[in-house]
Amino acid sequence: MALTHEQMTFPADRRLRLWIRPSALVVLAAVAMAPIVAAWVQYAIAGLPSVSGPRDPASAEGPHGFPLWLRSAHYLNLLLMVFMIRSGLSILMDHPRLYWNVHCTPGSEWLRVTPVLVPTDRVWTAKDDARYISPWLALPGGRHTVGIARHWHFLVALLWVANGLVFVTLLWATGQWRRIVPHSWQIVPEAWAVLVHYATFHMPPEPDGFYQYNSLQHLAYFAVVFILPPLSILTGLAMSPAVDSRFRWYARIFGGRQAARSIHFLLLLAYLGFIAVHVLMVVVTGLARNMDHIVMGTDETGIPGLILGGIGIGVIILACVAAHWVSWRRPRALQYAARRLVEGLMRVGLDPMAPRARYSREEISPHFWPNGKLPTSEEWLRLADDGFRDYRLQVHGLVQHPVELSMDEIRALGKQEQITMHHCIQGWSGIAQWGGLPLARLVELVRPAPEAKFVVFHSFGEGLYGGEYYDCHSMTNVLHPQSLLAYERNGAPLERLYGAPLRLRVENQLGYKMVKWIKSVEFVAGVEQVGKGHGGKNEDDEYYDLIANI
Ligand SMILES: Nc1nc2c(c(=O)[nH]1)N[C@H]1C(S)=C(S)[C@@H](COP(=O)(O)O)O[C@H]1N2
Ligand SMILES: [Mo]
Repeated sequence: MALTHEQMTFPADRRLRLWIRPSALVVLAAVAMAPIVAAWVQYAIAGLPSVSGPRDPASAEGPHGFPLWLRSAHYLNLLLMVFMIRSGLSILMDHPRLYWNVHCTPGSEWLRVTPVLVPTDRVWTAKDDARYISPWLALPGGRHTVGIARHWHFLVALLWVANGLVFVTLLWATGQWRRIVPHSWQIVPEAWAVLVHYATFHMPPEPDGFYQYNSLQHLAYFAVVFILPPLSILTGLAMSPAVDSRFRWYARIFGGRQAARSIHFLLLLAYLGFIAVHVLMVVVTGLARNMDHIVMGTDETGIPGLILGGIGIGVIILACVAAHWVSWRRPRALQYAARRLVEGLMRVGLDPMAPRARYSREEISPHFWPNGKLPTSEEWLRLADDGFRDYRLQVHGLVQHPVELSMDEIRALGKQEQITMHHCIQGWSGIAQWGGLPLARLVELVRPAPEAKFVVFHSFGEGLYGGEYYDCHSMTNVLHPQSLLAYERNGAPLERLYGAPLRLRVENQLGYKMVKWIKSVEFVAGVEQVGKGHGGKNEDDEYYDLIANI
């Protein structure tokens, strides 16, 4: 029985469990503790190092203070980061495991946010593995909300990058960069001396932040503006099927797609760590004065900065409530906003790149996460029991030469083999060898009419919420040399679980576009007439993107 959205989104089992591999925990703890231990050792042996005291504000190098553009960008950044972090958590929960290897073999993860150990005595799909997260923590939260979460993540990412570019440009244009970009290596020992103070619970002499930062603060701000965000963007892109299938070297810079995903998550921890310490320091080094600096742009200790700052935080909370409402009540509008902006960019930037990455036999994944529901229809079961002898692939629609092809006829049309990496929207990946008919051959055979713009692949299987699984691909993507109707996996006939008798490979797209258990292929002018009209079963029911390059 198909479950309702309500039952899927708010399952009975909502346990939240975090597990970290002990060795990973040791490494993380060592990295976090090493400087603190070193600081204590130095303090015990040599006492507190000296920190050059606050200089006379007037003599501190300029520029001083915080102009309006800087205060606005700082505030906007906070708002956008809240959205990025909350939507990122929803995305993580759709495959709540992090790995350093590309295969995602269950049990090889270094971190999991699920109490479930993958059962080995029955089929356990990636969809089964997705977890619930509270909407109080994540945007939108619930379970199986990766489609909506991604819309927030990418739409906001565009604004976040734009805000960051404006910020950095103005830093340069106004000389404000000198406050956070180190200009001498001398800053490193000075920052260390400040750290020894904090780590041993001493306050170093604080310069007034309006005029100057202490050296550790200077370095921390530099890192959070110039190091972490570029790394987040670059590791984010390394998860893109379009980028990975075009430039194999790119994800390797980070140690592969899953290592990039793990680093993307570690960067989240770095932001959270920064925010925690930053807020703590704002509070302990003079809350009213600091708030006045960053809210009002003056060097006073009055309450307007506190009040206006509090209102600003209230506005962020209201924005979260509004985003929650949009996610649950107007998801289609959000999907269409993303379609215009994010997909618009993909259409020109990523989608036209023809995939060409290939892997070696040794790189084939030992475990390949299955996804989707095996068809249960009489028709498919009968065909499968008989080795698909009576199967006929129906190719129809806007074509000059509609055909019905048996498996033997399909095999006779020409076979291509490729070893490629699969990218699931949920976050996992896997490498497999696929053998099948290049879709370009099929197109050549049926001769689409000029008005045919999309190709619909209909499945024998059902979607998560029942109803036929299908998906639409643009003609360009169908014609890429690596686009296949696969009937073999790892050199053997395609197993039932993996899509027998035929499944798609369109390597520059995410996994959900690769329909399994294909029943028929239809050429259409637009996606509006098919299903609910949004381009596929997941596009209809889960608000996924029509173009899935990231
Ligand atoms: N018919 C059908 N095809 C489907 C799905 C499905 O649910 N039904 N799931 C998709 C998703 S989300 C993924 S990631 C891949 C998984 O392919 P695999 O089982 O070979 O890993 O199949 C895709 N094709
Ligand atoms: Mo997927």
